[in-house]
Amino acid sequence: MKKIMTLCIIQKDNKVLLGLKKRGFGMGNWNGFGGKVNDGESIESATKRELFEEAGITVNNIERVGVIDFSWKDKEDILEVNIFKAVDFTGLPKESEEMKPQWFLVNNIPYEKMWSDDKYWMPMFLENKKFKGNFIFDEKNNVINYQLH
Ligand code: 8OG
Repeated sequence: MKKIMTLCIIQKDNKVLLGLKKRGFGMGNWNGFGGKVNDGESIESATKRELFEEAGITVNNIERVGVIDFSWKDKEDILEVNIFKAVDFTGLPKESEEMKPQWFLVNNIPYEKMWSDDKYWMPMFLENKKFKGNFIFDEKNNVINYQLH
């Protein structure tokens, strides 16, 4: 089964806004904001909803810059993560039950405390490139194979 997910990262000047995931899948990692697309919801509105729920900020313009399929060795489920960039937002980022937001300089991204695939596509994201790809993880969520272009 394929699950459709969203991920939104704000890039403002030479900084990006990430959040420390406080619970659930990916706990303890820094990531953008996002989650599952609900039935009947568009991917764009899910992206904006999750950003507001998790970081307390509102965006008008978001741009889809990447789509990546994630799967695990010997498992059938696929996560399709739609990756969005936003430049402008309103509100002040604030901590939620799920995420603790923090700005990072683009040359100081905490890759060692992020999903193991992020170091592959984040440089493309930061350079305003568009990308598509797929990653396969082992049972410890380490990348064992990927394609990205
Ligand atoms: O609702 P939930 O917290 O499970 O959503 C998971 C979030 O994590 C969602 O924004 C999509 C995102 N995500 C994955 N896999 C990966 C990944 O490999 N790298 C990054 N950076 N984010 C991911 O589901």
